[in-house]
Amino acid sequence: MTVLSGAGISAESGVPTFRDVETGLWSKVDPYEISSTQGWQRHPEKVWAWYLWRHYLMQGVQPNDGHRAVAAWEDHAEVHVVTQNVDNLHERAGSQRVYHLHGSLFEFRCDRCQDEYQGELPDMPEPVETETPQCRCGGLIRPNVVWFGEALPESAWQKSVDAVGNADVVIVVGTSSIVYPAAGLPELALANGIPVIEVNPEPTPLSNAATATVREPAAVALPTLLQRLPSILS
Ligand code: BV8
Ligand code: ZN
Repeated sequence: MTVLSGAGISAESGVPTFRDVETGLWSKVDPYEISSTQGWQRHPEKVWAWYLWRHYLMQGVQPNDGHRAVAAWEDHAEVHVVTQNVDNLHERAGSQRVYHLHGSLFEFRCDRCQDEYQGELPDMPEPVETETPQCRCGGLIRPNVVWFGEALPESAWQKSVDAVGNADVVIVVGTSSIVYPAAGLPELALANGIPVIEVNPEPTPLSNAATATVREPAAVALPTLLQRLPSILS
């Protein structure tokens, strides 16, 4: 069993999604400005502040029943979690195999020599433009996340393609299925005759192609999804 998750699975934990018009992370900033290499080159202090703020937000949230259900499925099946999320709520809920396609909010590196950064991180209750720390090579310290126009981490991508291609069922939860190449993974499963179940209160570009859709929030749908699978797939 493979789970492909997006920001929606963390919404009920209080982590803002990206596209939600009111509360979404991208309702306040231009995503291609703040999550792109161009944006970083133009104003690193603004990008740095925004990621430190999201890092700070993560200290105040807990996994929800959706994350916990996915972790509990490991008692019944071999579960692989492919996530676009840069939070660590799947791991904190107990999931053992989690592949972060778009990196992590809890890793930082030099944008020149790529050395990992272990230094202090100031608390950022509000995103206030702040000088980025400097590496001894003179490079700037950046979050280890994948920005638009950047390649995904090779190992996480390969493990994700294998996990989707070898799955008996793929659960796609809490994603708008717009950002590629992640959004191409359910298509890969369907092309291999693997059932794809979409869990999302709203329709997405994947909905029509999905084997089945469950129009419920993740923390409501996932705890009983395993029992419902036979009726959902019949
Ligand atoms: C690349 C990390 C090439 C940073 C992110 C093909 C076609 C078109 C465009 C492209 C293409 N291939 C590549 C592109 C360009 C681009 C792209 O896809 N653009 C899109 C916008 C059209 N892709 C890239 O640039 C990728 N890189 O292609 O590199 C390359 C190759 C080799 C060498 C060099 C370069 C990199 C993309 C990664 C960007 N980084 N995040 C950060 O987190 O800040 S993307 C970011 O946005 C997230 O990680 C996530 O992937 C995406 C947001 O989507 P979701 O997670 O789905 O969140 P969203 O808010 O949109 O939706 C939430 C959903 O949940 C909604 O549907 C809602 O209804 C639902 N929901 C709400 N509440 C609940 C719920 N569901 C369940 N329960 C609830 N309670
Ligand atoms: Zn460096």
